[in-house]
Amino acid sequence: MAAPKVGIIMGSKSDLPVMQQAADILDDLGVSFELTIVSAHRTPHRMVEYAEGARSKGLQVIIAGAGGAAHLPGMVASLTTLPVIGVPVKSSNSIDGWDSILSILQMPGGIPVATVALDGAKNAGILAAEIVGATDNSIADNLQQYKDGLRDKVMESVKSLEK
Ligand code: RP5
Repeated sequence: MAAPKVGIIMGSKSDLPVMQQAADILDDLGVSFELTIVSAHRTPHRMVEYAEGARSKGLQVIIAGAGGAAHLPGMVASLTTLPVIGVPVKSSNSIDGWDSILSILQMPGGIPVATVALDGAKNAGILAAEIVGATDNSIADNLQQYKDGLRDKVMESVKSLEK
């Protein structure tokens, strides 16, 4: 098994149905990853340990998903020089996920988190693959094939509509 290049972390096991989509697309694109639970509020020391050790164990990108007062992506970004992609998870219906979105999106200057859409873990996986693929031609080739597939699907629809 190749050493993981992407770390996928989430605040709770209840985030897994969303975050699994990042894992699935990374699998499809041939990018090695690890996946675990790290809670900013409930396991803060584990969060510090994970973020501070991420680069030295070979990770190149971290995808962090959380809901509600979703401080995990921002706190991890404050503790590492690796790029962090934040996935706002819609964990409660009370305010339609705006709590998660704004907690992850509204970072102070100097500590960026690349925030994807609500429950947008699939795009987080693709973005992580693109970051890894910037210096890895075989992953870049897989991404190109994936994007060619998206184009072909649209063109099939165009053909079926126009005939
Ligand atoms: C956040 O609170 C987690 O990321 C999750 O989205 C939400 C609910 O967590 P659980 O109560 O299901 O553990 O910390």
